[in-house]
Amino acid sequence: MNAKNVTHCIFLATLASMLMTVFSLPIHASENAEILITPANFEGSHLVPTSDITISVLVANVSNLRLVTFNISYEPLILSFRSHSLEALSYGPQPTVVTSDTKGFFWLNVTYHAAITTSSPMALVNVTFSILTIGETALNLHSTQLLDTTGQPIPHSTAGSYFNNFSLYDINQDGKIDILDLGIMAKAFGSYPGHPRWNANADVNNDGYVNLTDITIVASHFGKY
Ligand SMILES: [Ca+2]
Ligand SMILES: [Ca+2]
Repeated sequence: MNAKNVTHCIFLATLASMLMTVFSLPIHASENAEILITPANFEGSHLVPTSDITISVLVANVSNLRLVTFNISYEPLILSFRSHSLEALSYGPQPTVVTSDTKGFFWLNVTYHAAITTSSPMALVNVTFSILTIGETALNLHSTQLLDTTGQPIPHSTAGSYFNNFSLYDINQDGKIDILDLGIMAKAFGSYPGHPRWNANADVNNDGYVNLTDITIVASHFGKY
């Protein structure tokens, strides 16, 4: 085999490898079953206590999905379960829901009369919580089970959500704006990105410097939550 033929062979092998990669992508995508919560996070002081948040639990990239079980756990000092609504799908037996607002979980077991096949995310249930106070909690999605029409488990990934309604001015995120926050800002005073004392949380107006402007803003919220 001369040098020209070797180059030709390498070219063909590379081309074949590229084509295999391209054509195998959709197969991998369809195997990528997932159960997830949206939105992926709730953040900001606009999430005031006594208001509500609603999450949706969705499945994606599933074929012949018959049964779904999952548990969502949360910190019951921060959120309180209010209600849930199942999407208008056809059920086998009546879905089972167990909630505990003292332990902080929402558990659902549902069998679908008509099996679900979907590549794009499809909502199964919406769950509403009341915000009790200022703080943070994960909304963990765990103990999940997806079974197909033959009773076989569908391998899948999970993605939960996260809630945080601390004020932007609560630098250390302890639920109040006080002298501790100003102390942290003082340590970062005069800093900028790359500076050894830089603290991005202290740059509350997000202009790349921690200076008197930031201190003044936080001081104007002193004593608040
Ligand atoms: Ca604080
Ligand atoms: Ca600043």
